Amino acid sequence: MIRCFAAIDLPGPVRDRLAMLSQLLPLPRRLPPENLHLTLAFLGEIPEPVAEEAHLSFAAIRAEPFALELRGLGLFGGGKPRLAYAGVAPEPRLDRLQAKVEAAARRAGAPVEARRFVPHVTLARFRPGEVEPARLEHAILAVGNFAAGPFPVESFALFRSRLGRGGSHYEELARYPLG
Ligand code: 2AM
Repeated sequence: MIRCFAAIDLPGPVRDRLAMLSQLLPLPRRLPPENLHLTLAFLGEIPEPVAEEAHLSFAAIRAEPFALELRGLGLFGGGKPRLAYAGVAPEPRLDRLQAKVEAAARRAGAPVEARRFVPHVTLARFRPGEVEPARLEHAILAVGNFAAGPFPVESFALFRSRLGRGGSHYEELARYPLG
């Protein structure tokens, strides 16, 4: 079985900025810069032949390249936040790409959860209670209007995730050009 996901990775300078920014927030377990990405579909723990089939379907996807802009910071989880993220400016070509990737992963047999796509770059994940919501919200407001890009997105990739003691380690398995 392998645990994998399809994602857009970010240019090094954008990752570095996001990592620096997350240092300004009172967050536990921030993601290291090399792990920052925009997930298109989480395929879960799947048998290798399913991952191979997903790879073939991803390679057959035809989608236009586009420019991505990160905008704003936010929290998922309502009154009990569990994730801090950088937001993504609306981009219909991103939404179309995500729909194709999700459909291809499902066709390959991956149990992709049926959830509305809310594009984001996770900065930190935590358990409710590990952060003080009011303090974190205040810090996000104090950071002000975060924006990065637009930067070109010319490919997406399939990553393997290995869970370890110090956090996840991601390995790129294949890359798929757009356009
Ligand atoms: P997240 O950033 O919103 O947590 C690798 O784990 C990527 O797959 C993460 O970016 C994560 O999204 C996404 N993902 C989606 N559903 C997941 C799940 N049930 N377990 C782990 N990761 C998931």
